[in-house]
Amino acid sequence: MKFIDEAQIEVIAGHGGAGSVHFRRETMEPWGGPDGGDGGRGGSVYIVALPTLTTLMDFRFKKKYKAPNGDNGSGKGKAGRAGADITLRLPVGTIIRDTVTGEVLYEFVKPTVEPFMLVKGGRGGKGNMHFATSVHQAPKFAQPGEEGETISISLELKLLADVGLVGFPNVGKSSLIAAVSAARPKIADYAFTTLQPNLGVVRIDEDRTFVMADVPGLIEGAHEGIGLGIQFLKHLERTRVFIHMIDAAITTRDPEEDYNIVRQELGAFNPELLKRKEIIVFNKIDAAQDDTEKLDAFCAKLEAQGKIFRKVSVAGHDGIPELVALVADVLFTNKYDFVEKRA
Ligand SMILES: Nc1nc2c(ncn2[C@@H]2O[C@H](COP(=O)(O)OP(=O)(O)OP(=O)(O)O)[C@@H](O)[C@H]2O)c(=O)[nH]1
Ligand SMILES: [Mg+2]
Repeated sequence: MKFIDEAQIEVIAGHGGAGSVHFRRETMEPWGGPDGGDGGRGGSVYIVALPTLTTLMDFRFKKKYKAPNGDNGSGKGKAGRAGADITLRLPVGTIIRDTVTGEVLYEFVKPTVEPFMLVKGGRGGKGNMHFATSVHQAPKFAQPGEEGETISISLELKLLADVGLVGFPNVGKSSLIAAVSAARPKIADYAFTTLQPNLGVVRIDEDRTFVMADVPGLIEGAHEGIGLGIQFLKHLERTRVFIHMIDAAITTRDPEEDYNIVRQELGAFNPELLKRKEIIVFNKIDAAQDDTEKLDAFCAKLEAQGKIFRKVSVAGHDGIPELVALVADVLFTNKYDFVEKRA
């Protein structure tokens, strides 16, 4: 799914503090020499590109990034404090353009090894203590601080879904994306509520987000055009993980059969999709039938195959934070790499 994420921001480095004009004043020395200290340098703005961020969403809320100014110098030769540097965290893949010229300044194709400077803070001004000469012993001037650099940049990132939600219609796929992201897809108690893929950004913590794609439901024969077909599966080709959702409450179908049918349809579209890591999620556990024999038998099979599965209730908010943490582990750690090797 190719969505472009864009943001425009102003980045302003801190102004350098002014040098101080000051003279020594002591009881024994009422007309002492100049002792105005230097101003501190302004804070600079650095950039890092992180592999664990996947969107520019933070930059759409906050548009101005300013590093603090340096403090002014003061008497007794005291230097002003430097303004602290700030660091902007961008996802790998971000392209930075100069908003004014449109010129590409940077493209982060891989994570940055160390932060690099985007705009530099202004130098602090020198205090008057530096300007005394034999002929000019009481300079009444000091250097002002320099301005910090400023730039207006456009950020651009191709959004790719990391996680694809697949399953029969009406199992609760859209309900899940709505529960864990800001996406607000249509949710209703009938098949094929979702007609178009939806993207949602799921935030785990400050440094980690992932993009989830909710697509229309699959049914038997989808590869022959039944239901909404399978063309929308092209949006899932670049995902790294599938959440395969199964309705644990339905009485007219069998969970294992549902699972196999959806797998067949995925394979008919592209056999590569079957190699994707998958998390099997049994939803609507709040409304599950009393007779859980079939479900239990299927779970035992999955367990024996070393597959990852969870039972949740999206509507009842049961097991959802745990599911998000599991997805994060599958995406960002190698804890679950064995799953891929077995496939
Ligand atoms: N009892 C129960 N109902 C749920 C749960 N999660 C979702 N539902 C309901 O199941 C119905 C279908 O939910 P959707 O999220 O639209 O399902 P979907 O898989 O996106 O369906 P399609 O878009 O048609 O493929 C809605 O009426 C939801 O309110 C749950 O945990 N328990
Ligand atoms: Mg839906």
